[in-house]
Amino acid sequence: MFEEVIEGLRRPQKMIPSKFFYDERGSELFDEITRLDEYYPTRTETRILEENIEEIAGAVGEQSVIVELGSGNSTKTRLLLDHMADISAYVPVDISEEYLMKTVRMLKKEYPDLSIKPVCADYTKPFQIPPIAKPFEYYVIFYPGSTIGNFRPEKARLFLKTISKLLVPGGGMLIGVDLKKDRETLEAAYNDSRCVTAEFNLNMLVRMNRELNADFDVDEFEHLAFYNEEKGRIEMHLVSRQKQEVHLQDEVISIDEGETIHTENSYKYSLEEFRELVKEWFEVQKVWTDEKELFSMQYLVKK
Ligand code: AVJ
Repeated sequence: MFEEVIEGLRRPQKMIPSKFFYDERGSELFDEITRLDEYYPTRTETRILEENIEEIAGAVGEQSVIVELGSGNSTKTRLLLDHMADISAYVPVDISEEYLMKTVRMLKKEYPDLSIKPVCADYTKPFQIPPIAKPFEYYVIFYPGSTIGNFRPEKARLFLKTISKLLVPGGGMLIGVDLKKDRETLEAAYNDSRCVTAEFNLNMLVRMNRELNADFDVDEFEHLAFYNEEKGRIEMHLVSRQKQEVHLQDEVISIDEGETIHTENSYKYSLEEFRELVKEWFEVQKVWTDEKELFSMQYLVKK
């Protein structure tokens, strides 16, 4: 982690990769974010899944192996597992061994007959799916939450390419994609009135202080989130309230008053843009949305 953080802080536009948000406190805060009134994505995605679950189950097909990337949200996983006819195996993939094992222990109790084959891996890098004992039709990748929005489009494309290599033609991907919409709705979702998102953002520095022995003065930073319309993304930054020096091990980083550390991008797509993004490897077979078209669940089929 140290090398990546230092490298990011040396850039002209300072940055810390968003994947470092999720220490224990960060995961807790994100959980809280998903329950905020202003944060529409999680709630809307869950509703789309619920309301279309029969059709979605039909698209996924029978005797599939469900491979979930980032075995995070058990609510959505359960919804899928409860309605899928005859799943051959469930393969949660997560970088955190601890989190993964916790998920597996919980699901084993609730689904005693389900074959669960956890993989501890960084799913953005090539990984292998373990042998599945039962006969199966296809692998179906489950990637909810619009986490793909954290990648720049070029990176998202590389990621889709890596994932598509796991599949044979006909294999699928059930993916949650946040959609473009008015600025007010977007910006409210990342500037909630209870300031949970601000705390989530600032927790990045708390984590750096603890785990990298840094000395960020957390109170001297402010949360900033805005919609960059030209780039089609929400940007989150930490703005320095004053000129300051930060020490990380042997490094000294100086930060000007008003200078920002960029902590996250969250890309929003139109349905056309997303179809365009995936088209080298996947065909968009079916899209489910809510009545306001805030969010989409999409079933992609490998070409
Ligand atoms: C988990 C990446 C989908 O981009 O909306 C929520 C993370 N950041 N509030 C998002 C997040 C601030 C979230 N993703």
